[in-house]
Parts: sequence; C-alpha cells; structure tokens
Amino acid sequence: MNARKSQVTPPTTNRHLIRWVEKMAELCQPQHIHWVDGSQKEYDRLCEELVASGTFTRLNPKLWPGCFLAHSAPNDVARVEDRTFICSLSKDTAGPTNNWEDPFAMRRKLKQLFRGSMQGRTMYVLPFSMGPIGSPMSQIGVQLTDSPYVVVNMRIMARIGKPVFAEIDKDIKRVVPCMHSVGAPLAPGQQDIPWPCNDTKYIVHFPETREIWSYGSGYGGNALLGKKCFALRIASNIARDEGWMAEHMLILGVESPSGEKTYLAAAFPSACGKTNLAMLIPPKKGFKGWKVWTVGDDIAWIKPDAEGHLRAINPEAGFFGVAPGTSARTNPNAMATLSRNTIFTNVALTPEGGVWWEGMTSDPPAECIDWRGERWTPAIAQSTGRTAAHPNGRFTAPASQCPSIDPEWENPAGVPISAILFGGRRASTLPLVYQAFNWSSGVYIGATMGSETTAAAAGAVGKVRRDPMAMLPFCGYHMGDYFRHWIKMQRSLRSTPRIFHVNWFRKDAEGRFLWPGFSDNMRVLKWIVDRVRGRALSLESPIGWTPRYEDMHWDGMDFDRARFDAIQQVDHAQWKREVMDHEELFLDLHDHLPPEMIYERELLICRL
Ligand code: TSX
Ligand code: MN
Repeated sequence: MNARKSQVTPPTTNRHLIRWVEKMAELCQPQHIHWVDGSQKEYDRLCEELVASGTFTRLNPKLWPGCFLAHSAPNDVARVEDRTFICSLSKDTAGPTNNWEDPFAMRRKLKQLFRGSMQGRTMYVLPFSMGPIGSPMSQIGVQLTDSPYVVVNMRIMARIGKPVFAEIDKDIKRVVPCMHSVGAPLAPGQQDIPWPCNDTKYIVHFPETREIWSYGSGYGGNALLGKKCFALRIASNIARDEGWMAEHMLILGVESPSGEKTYLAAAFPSACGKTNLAMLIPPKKGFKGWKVWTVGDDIAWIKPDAEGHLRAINPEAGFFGVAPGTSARTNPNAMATLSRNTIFTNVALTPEGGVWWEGMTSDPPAECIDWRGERWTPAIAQSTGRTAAHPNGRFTAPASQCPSIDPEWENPAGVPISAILFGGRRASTLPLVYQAFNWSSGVYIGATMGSETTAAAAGAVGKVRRDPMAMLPFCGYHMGDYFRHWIKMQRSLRSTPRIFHVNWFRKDAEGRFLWPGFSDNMRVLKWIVDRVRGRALSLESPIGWTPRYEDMHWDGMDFDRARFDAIQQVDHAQWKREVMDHEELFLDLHDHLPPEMIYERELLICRL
C-alpha cells in the first residue's frame, strides 16, 4: 500500500486535524501513515494483509462468503474495567463507580506509553461518524490506530472514510480525537505476530476535553473506540451538557397487523439476551401479522424533538455480538445477519473452514480448532472442561444484513420512543412485567435494577449485582448526577415515554424457569404496546401497574391463570428485603443522589 504518497495529500482541508495527525505521528513514530477512505477496495486489501500476517483466516467462501476468523492473544479477550479511567479535573465529577486519575498525571503517563509505540507499523487515520452521516443527532470522531484489525471492524460498526472527511471539512461539528495503539512497536526486521498487544493496558477518557486514549489492547470495546468509549462514556458527558441521553439500550419497533408501529428502547445488564430481544420473531401461533423491527441492539442516543417527544438513533452500523449461545433457535435473525461479510473473533474453526461455538448447534463438531488455536474434540472438552469458543467470542456483522432491520433504522431524525424497558436476570422477587407509576418512579426502577451473577468467575453465583440502567461500566461521570439528569429530562418533554421492568428469568421453587422466554416475550411487548396506546387496563400493586391475566394475549400458548399469578406475584416479604438492598448502592452515591430517589424509596417502603 502506498501509504507515504497518501500522507502527502491528506483527504481533508481541516488544519486542526492535519496538525494533530502530524503531532501524533511525531509522538508514536509510525513507519507509514494511511488515511482511511472506507472503500470496499481498501477493506479487501486490508483483509488480504491480515490473512498474510496470520491475524485472519479466510473462511470457506462457499459456506461463509466474505467471512474471516481472528484469534486474539489469551491476555486480550475482553474489556478491562479495572484499567478503564475517567480523568476529569475533579475526582468528584467521575464519582465512586469510575476509576479516576489526575488528568495531568495521566497525560504524562500516556505520552510515555505512546512515545514510539507505533514504530514499524502503519498509523491509520480513521474518521468515523456515530449515527447516519449528516444527521443532526450524529457525532464525529477520528481514531488514530496501529491496528488494521480495528480498521476493518470499525468499517462494519460505524460509518467511516471519505464521506466523514467531507463532513469534517464542513467544520460544523466538533471532532472527538481518539488515540489507539496496541503497544507493540516493531524493531527493524522484527517479525510481527498475529495479535500484537501489551500486558499493560489503559482505556482512558478525558470527559472535559472529549478525548479518548487507549493503549495495549486490540479487543472489542477497548479498541473499537466509537462504541463504548465514545458512544457511551464520552457521549454521556456531551448528552448531560446538551440535554439528551446516551444510553446502553436496544431499540426495536413493534408493528401490529394494522400497520401501527410502536418503538421501544430497552436496557439490560449482560447475559440477559439483549441482542435476542432486539431481533425477536413473534410466536408462529397467535401473532399473525405482527412484526418486530430492529433499529439497534446495544446503544441508543435519545433526544427530545421540537414537539417535546423523545426520538432515538442507533449510533452504530453493525452488531458486535457475543457468539456463544447464538443459534437458529435463540436468534434466527442474528444467524442470518452473520452468514456473510462477518468478522469472527475467538470462536472455533471447523475442518470445512467454517466457524462453531457452544450453543450454535445441538451437536458439536467431531473436531475443530479452538479459539486458542489448539485441536478440540468433545472428548477433550469432557476431560479438560475447555470450550471451543471463548465465552466472550464475537461476531462483527453489518446491521444492514439483518432480516428484521427497520426501514427507518437510518432515519437521520431517529424513531419516536414510546416506552423504555429495564430488565434483569432475577430468579425471584421481580415479576415478569410491571409498569412504573410515573417518570420518577421509573427512574428509580432503572436506578435500582440488577442481575444475578451466573458465571462462577464473576463472584458468588446468585448474588444480585446492581447495574443502574445497565450503565455502571459505561457512564462517563458520577452515577448520582446521571440519575439527576434522567429526572431532569422530564422538564424538556411534553410526553414522557412509559417505563416498564421485565424479568424473563423468574424461577419456581424447584429452580425451573417460569417463563418460556424468546418468541413468547412478544406477549409482554404486546401488553406494553397496549398500555402505551391506552388499550389495556392494569392492577395497582405496591411496585407499579401489573397486567391482568385477561389483558395478555394467550393465543397459541398454554399458560393458565395460576401460572400467571405465580410469575406476577409481588411478595411483600421479598420486596422488603429488596428495598433494603437498594440502599447499599445509594450509600455510595449519597452526596450526589437526587432527592427524588430517596422519596421514591420512602414511598415504596410505605406501600409495602
Ligand atoms: O435471550 C434470552 N431471552 C430473550 C429472548 C428474546 N435468553 C437467553 C439468555 C442468555 C443470553 C433466555 N433464556 C430467555 C429469553 O427470554 N429466557 C431464558 C431462560 C429459559 C431458557 C430455556 C427455556 C426457557 C427459559 N426452555 C427451554 O429451553 C425448553
Ligand atoms: Mn453492550
């Protein structure tokens, strides 16, 4: 690739951008600079180079056209929350749930780390738009990275390249600078390895100057800086200042047989099947003519429009989904989406040149190459406990390929949001569904939501982990101020979306799931739509409005009133314990907590 030639003529007229690139090149000392144009030709060439360097394996084009597989280093397989920092001027701004360091000290540290960090490598200048190019709700960033793996993944996950430079040259939007190095410089003549990275990792955000610096990792949210770092941690700061919301939410549209469309946004902690819900297919029986449309599966930017209604865009252009557990049974739309033009990371390679992961098929392949690059058979798995795919193995797939992608998904004005759902994985206490009494009680529900830990690695199994609005690892400022911002949003709205809480995971005394989940969640979505549209009555419980058995649509499902009563039960003794538990999180945040949270808790206690 003639990188030096393109360096001579940058495809932008923006003096600040050109000067910043020069300054950063001086710091990182890359061998080449490549201005990313985002074309298919460029993508194909980078993928060829990744195959040649051993980072990528091209999958069998007959089975998996346009697909590649990467295996990461074993010490670079997930986001590193303990290495993630919010460097605001004051520690108090970042709050107790974020790692904080003094921004001046951190800058000094980063300068040291990045000095010469790209030696022997190409520095890619990667302009990206989060949200459709030109949308008033979109934001622009430029990532400088020494990882071609990041460039090709970003081409799927965001809008990148030439049209973004054109947008930058209009000089109407502030550009967020994003520095990224895998931290593995090459000495002259030194052979590269398939997955360069560094044991030392720093994922750093400067919320006041709107900057991101990421060092040492090439994986996922650590390295694809448009996603968690920009679209959530930095954007949550921008949103707080500008009066909108950057949320860890899926967006879906429910269409009725008459063509009426209702959009919902939903926040869930990890391992609740958020992507599965975003791509839900209604039950075959009882829901003729109903359709669920996918707008996004991970992030929503939500803003009041001129009439005072909330509208949302998905700032991303692809899905970076967890592969294990994804199958034709759990998520046929995801399987169709990832069937071509997809980059797989840390899943297994089959002898036919295909991919496999736990839960993809009922029978495992007779043999394969596991995510570590070693031979794997079901017998080896039996004796060693090793999985073929890493539990955090991923697919990077274009949203446009999703069969349920909403025709409105790239509408620059977004889609109107009628309801917000919070959810969690809770074996007891939390009913299948209930509706908040009003906005502030809904904010309380979101602030106190949580999930029971499933993997032993994550600590004690079955203990509730609070994860307010599913934003604990992603809010770029004090969680108490974030709740306050949620409360304050009501003032700029003529109509607030209705707020609901759902729990697909309640169990009976014998430990069996009370709810079949998956497609049948459509019955819950329908009740929510009917509530939003003023068509369904409800019962008043101490925690909120709950559905009447006769207002749920049961066609095609055998679920009698006794089972419904069991799954909807609000047990006062359990709830008294639950409210006591809410206090734990609030203690940490008390000095920034809006009074509404205290009042809502008091009211809830009184009702119980
Ligand atoms: O994604 C899930 N959803 C949402 C679907 C739109 N999962 C998978 C969670 C792990 C990521 C679920 N698991 C859901 C669910 O609604 N519900 C359950 C629990 C469950 C699992 C299996 C069965 C029933 C419930 N039954 C049988 O397998 C027969
Ligand atoms: Mn997520």
